[in-house]
Amino acid sequence: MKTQALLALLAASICSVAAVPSPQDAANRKAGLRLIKTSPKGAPKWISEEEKIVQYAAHEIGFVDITDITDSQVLRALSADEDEDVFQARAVTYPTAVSKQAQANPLINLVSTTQPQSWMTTLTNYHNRYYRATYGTQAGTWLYNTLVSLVAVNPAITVTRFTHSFNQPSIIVKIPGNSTDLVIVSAHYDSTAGSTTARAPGADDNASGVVVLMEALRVLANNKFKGKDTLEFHFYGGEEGGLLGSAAVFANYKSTGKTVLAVVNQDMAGYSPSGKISIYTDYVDSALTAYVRVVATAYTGTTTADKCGYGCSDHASARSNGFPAAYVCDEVMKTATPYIHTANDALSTIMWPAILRHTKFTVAFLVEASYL
Ligand SMILES: *[C@@H]1O[C@H](CO)[C@@H](O)[C@H](O)[C@H]1NC(C)=O
Ligand SMILES: CC(=O)N[C@H]1CO[C@H](CO)[C@@H](O)[C@@H]1O
Ligand SMILES: [Zn+2]
Repeated sequence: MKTQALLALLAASICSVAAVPSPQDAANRKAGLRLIKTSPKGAPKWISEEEKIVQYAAHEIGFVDITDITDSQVLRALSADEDEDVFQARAVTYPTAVSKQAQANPLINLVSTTQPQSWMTTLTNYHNRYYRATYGTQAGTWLYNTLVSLVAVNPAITVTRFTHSFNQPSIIVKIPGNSTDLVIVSAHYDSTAGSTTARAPGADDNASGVVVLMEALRVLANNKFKGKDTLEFHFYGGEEGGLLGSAAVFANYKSTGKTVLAVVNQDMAGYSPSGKISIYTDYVDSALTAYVRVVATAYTGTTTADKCGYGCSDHASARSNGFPAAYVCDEVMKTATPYIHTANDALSTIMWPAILRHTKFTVAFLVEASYL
């Protein structure tokens, strides 16, 4: 008995020691290696920055870079299964039908692809938008300046750079509402294709999501839209490096106790042979996802559904920090763009009706959800 108790005690102390970074971890960190996870239950592993892009991103293997994540609750959430409700204390009740068509439809009618085409041209002309390269930083500067001039028409709107440990910032645009509760739409603006230096126009992945948000913002800003809730547009850096930008933003929102009613991430909005918006169902909040489907169906017609796996995009960061998140994409996996993460993910392959559809959905969602 005694021996067993002693063993148990020993085991407990070994466990608690294991939670503290080992000398090897410290050495790996010092050598610039990054700790990544590719599944909820598998052990994380140390790899180089270049390996992340060459061996994972380029092969469509989803991963989360957890090197800088210190919140044990978030780390636990990143080890939860795709349908596990990690933070159960949430109290958002979403409507089962849309009700703001009278306000949303006139705004939707103002959506066009004229400016998105020009923004997409600029974004895809950067050699790449790798978050550690000068190009990635330049793209961030262009995006920030363009957003500032886009919202100048309404002084209530703010544009903020959220800086990271890498050069490329995330950028957050805020349309204040009557309440500080937040409804967030997001997309990442970095891109890679095969290596850290390769040409990566990243048109569908994910400049398409970026221009969709910009066009929705243009329409809402021009018309001085103000909702009950505060609307935020998030443009993340470092997504291709393992969801780095979104992880830092949502860690900040968690530690500062922000109330977030919904996060809808849109990556890839410009390639859709099916002509239907696809709403993904793994690693998301199921109640919010049901609501997103209600809105998308009411405003754009029938939708499709699929799963995209662990670490697939930035909604995973919102979810692991305890915020309700959904993921909307242009197509199901099987018929998705064949050009992803290659030099061929070019402007010429973009299907503009898909961009239009996603922008209309985004405007509709923001108007409807601003009353949550
Ligand atoms: C916001 O507050 C103003 C002033 O009380 C009110 O007139 C307006 O209807 C409110 N807007 C929404 C969307 O609740
Ligand atoms: C990972 C990444 O490259 N960004 C996202 C762009 O959108 C697609 C949509 O499925 C995601 O797979 C990517 O994760
Ligand atoms: Zn990608």
